[in-house]
Amino acid sequence: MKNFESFVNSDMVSLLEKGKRDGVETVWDRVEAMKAPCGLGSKGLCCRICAMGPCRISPVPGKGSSRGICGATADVIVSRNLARMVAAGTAAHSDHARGIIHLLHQASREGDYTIKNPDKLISLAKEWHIDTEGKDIYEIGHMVAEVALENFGKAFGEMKLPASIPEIRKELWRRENIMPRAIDREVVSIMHSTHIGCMADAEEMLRMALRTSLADGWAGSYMGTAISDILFNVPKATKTESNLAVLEENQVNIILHGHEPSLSEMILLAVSDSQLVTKAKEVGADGINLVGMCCTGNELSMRHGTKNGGNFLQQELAVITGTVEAVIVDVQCILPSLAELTKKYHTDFITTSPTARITGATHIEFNEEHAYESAKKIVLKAIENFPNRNKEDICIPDTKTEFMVGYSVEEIIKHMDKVANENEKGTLMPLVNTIAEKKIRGVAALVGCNNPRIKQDYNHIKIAEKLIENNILVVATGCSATALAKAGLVNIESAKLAGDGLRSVCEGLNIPPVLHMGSCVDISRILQLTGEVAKLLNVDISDLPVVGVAPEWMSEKAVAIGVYVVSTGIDTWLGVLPQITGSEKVVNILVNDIENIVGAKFFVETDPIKTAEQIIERIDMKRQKLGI
Ligand code: SF4
Ligand code: MSK
Repeated sequence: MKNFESFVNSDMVSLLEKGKRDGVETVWDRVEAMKAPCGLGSKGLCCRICAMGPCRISPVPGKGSSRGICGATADVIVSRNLARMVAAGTAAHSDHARGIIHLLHQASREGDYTIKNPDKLISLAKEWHIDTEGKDIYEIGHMVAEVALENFGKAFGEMKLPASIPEIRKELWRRENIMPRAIDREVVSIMHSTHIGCMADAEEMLRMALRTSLADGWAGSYMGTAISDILFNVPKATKTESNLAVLEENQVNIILHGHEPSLSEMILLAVSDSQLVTKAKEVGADGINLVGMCCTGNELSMRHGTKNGGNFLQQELAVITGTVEAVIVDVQCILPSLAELTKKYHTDFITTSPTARITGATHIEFNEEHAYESAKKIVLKAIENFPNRNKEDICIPDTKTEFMVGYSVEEIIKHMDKVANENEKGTLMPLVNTIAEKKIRGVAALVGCNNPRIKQDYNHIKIAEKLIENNILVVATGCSATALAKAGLVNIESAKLAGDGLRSVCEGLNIPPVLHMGSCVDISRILQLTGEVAKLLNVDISDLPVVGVAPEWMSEKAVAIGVYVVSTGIDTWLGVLPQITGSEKVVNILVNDIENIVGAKFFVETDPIKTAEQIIERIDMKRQKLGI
């Protein structure tokens, strides 16, 4: 490892240098140790689905085997591998949602989990034709939870989908046989079809992947967001700070990392518990500093303005500061390397979920039945660790950035209501008007992860800068939103970096040119936004000047997201090459033919500036077609 600035922004270099001095290993060391990635795996040409294999298909015609031992071709193997990634991503988002729905089912007036937003609950109940007349809000909550759970294993027909989907889009999904039936069913269907001796037709395999991904986006993720809002409230615009400089030298620092608000909401309460604050002072700290990371960071900052330590690639760097008493995690995107790394420092690494046990971590299972007590026990462990900190060997970087967060669709509408005509209040019509007037040229959703094969945050930032400069409003979630927040693009002042039209809209509404809309699961908020705008215009979502971009994606969840965004009719750019290039047919379907099925396609472009240029061109093309 030589030039740290080629991996991370300059503000993180001091931590990589400290890590090197401390003799610890980071994700960037392991990228280097891995050397070039496996050529066949990179192309998706390796199959280990059965014990006749593993089979490797030669990418060079005439050289090596062109079929697996069972006879599967490259097209079959590549499409099966991709479909399994979609199934895994769908399972991850949707299982998260299942947990939240169970919380709603257990919520009670006296319990740890209560219903904070009855209005959203009643509106969902009405949308689902649940009789609310004369019923207690908790009774309604439990009924809504039961109906939501049916979406996982519904035995017959189609699943319950949100009212924000235009009818024309649902018709298309039915016509193309990609209308999802039930979340678990679609995931299981892929696992069945990819078993040895089943699906051997790349096109049909991909069609299954589209159907499954739609169950993720418009049901798993959508319900996860909606029911989190019901339990923990709909986010409102609020100001907070991002980056590792939010760690405090004289406080008990807790990094809360993962995805599930069930844990983070309780830990947030526990860190304000007077007994625990007193305890922190007794051990010599000034207080307890809770810092969110990755999507838990987004969930917490969206609803409470909690400080955000950073995105995916900062979890190890946080520990290297030497100031973190505990990294508390639940599920998804947690590097198992934290178990080894934290041992080199005083940091406690605490797993809390049976879904993500990690050898070497301290496991304190989070008990949702006694959530608050459970959270206090976990926080106490962090406090007790404070005296073990080596105060002589700490390094907190200087840079932190203020940013605005909390732009749920409801909050966007509330902002627009300030300038809306009376008959347009409470709707997204003012947004439509600014698009029609070309003040906003289009909307780009920047989403997804960091990937250590790309300099951290670089692509996210470059693409966003170029887009806002060209009057394209950016809406962002997940690690992309955090990258842009750290770069100073998610605050009101950054409107000056936008083109004239977008700047005038931002100044008029007092919003940033990049709207932070939440965690990865909250991409459902972006789906809702596009669906409602399409309905207002009486067009399909694929007609809108809207795109998706995942500049530094890495996870299976991101694959599921990319596929459901395209299946929704939104063109999507990928900044990291997916593992599919071993099949010309699969590539061709995804970057060409799929447009004839769902009205949108994938673009793969690793250069951020070219990505932005292609997006602008495509948005202009959509505008022209719409006649605006
Ligand atoms: Fe090989 Fe076919 Fe078995 Fe895959 S399913 S490992 S290609 S024999
Ligand atoms: S946390 S899936 S690294 S966005 Fe949602 Fe970030 Fe990607 Fe995880």
